[in-house]
Amino acid sequence: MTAEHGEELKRIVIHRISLPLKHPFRTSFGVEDTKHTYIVEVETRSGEVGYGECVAGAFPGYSYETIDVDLQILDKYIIPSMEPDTTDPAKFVKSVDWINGYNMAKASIEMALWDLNARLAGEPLYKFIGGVRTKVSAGVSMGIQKNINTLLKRIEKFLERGYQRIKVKIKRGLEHDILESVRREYPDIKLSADANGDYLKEDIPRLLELDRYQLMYLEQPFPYWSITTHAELAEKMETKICLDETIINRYTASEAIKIGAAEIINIKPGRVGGFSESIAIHNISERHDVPVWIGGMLETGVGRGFNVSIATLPNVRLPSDISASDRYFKRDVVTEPWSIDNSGWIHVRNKPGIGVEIDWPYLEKIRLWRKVYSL
Ligand code: OSB
Ligand code: MG
Repeated sequence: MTAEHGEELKRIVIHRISLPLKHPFRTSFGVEDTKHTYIVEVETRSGEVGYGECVAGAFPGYSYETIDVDLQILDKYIIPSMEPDTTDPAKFVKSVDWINGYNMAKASIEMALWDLNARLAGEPLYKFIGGVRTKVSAGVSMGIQKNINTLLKRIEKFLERGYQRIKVKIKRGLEHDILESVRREYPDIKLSADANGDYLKEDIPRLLELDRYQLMYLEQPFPYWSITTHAELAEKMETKICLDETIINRYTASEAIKIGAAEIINIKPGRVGGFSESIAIHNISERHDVPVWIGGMLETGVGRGFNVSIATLPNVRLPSDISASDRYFKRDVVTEPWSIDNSGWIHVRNKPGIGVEIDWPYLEKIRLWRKVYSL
């Protein structure tokens, strides 16, 4: 794709917002009760706008990136690397390639450029990237709850809503309590478990016991830097191994697939630096017959719009961690929040770009500050 539109960037605006979560989200690495994020606007001279969102957390638990550190990187390195003609995502990726890491900071702009280009072309982003379906399968990710009763009650509610797959967060020592009770209550649902890297090589024997729960897959049992141990477990375990944190770009995806560590891949556009890299990982996985699905980072309606768009690609063959806006927020920052139908599908929008508009009065209400960069 090239910048055939001949448009130039005029400015970039970063809006720092703080959106309360309906329920705290607890994982093996910590707990979040508020969505702290940046909504990014890239604006052209003619006044067209693309939106992005930074998925970094408030603390460095999932990743070394945090929302505060990412601002430094955006402010000092990423935005100064851009020129007015950096409208093409591929050109943007090249201009920030010298920056080691900080994929979430990079993705917040890269994705805004995809949205901008799709809007300039007057096309929905899902069509622009070659998506092949108009609805995507919604799965829900459940944090660690204060007790099993609460977990079961909440799962019941999500199943009634239509969610097609339940993913539960697990933690070293809590895996059987959680999975045994969920399986006892729901023997047949599509169920998966995400450890966020809480186990070590010495835990392989205890992880093999999880085969009895008939999981669709076990997500990221070992830390992100652990590739051969994932391959060793995948070899021994019947349950498929899905990698999340380990897959930071197309090269780790390719190596993990080759060594047998990734039987399924969770693609999070933010984790890998944006849509260009996500599409590359999708295509490599497809060539190796490795199914992918789209992960979530508790995004607002902006990030959710990107996740819905990319989940229309052909090799997204399993339900994604894409839920309705009301699963996390009382009120979303977009004028039309994302919703699911009774059968657990989220429908793409036949509107240019990601298909959302910002609810500005509400965004301004929850905004801590904004910063404008003229290019
Ligand atoms: O590991 O998939 C994860 C949220 C924050 C950080 C890491 C993860 C998650 C989720 C939430 O599982 C998925 C969602 O956005 O619904
Ligand atoms: Mg995960």
